[in-house]
Amino acid sequence: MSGEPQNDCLFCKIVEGHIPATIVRETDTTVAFRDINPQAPTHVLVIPRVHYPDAASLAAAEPTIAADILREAGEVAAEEKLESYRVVFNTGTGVGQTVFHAHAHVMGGRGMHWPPG
Ligand code: IU
Repeated sequence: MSGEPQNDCLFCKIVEGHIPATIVRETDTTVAFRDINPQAPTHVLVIPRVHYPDAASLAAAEPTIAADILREAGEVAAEEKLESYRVVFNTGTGVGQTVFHAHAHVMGGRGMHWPPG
């Protein structure tokens, strides 16, 4: 579906260092940085360095990198000392996806309701 950097993608620009972000972890395949508009005391985004528009297309093309995202989500939670946390992949405008470069929201540090609104 892609994999190549996209000129109009803000998260590709963060991966390339062309847009500033508060990076908390990096691996060969992933970057984790604090969400610019946090919705919880900890709100970190974990993204693949390669460009895919959403989590499912990433997993279909690069399953090991999709697994890396999940592992890094756990590492972020451990570093932030979160006993409970939520990992969210918004997929599609109907549920609020605004950036079409796959990303996991790692959120914690406050109580949350289920089901989410
Ligand atoms: P969403 O699942 O596509 O809605 O999440 C995109 C997130 O990216 C959202 O929470 C934004 O606050 C966040 N974000 C960011 O952290 N830094 C940026 O430069 C931009 C968006 I653009």
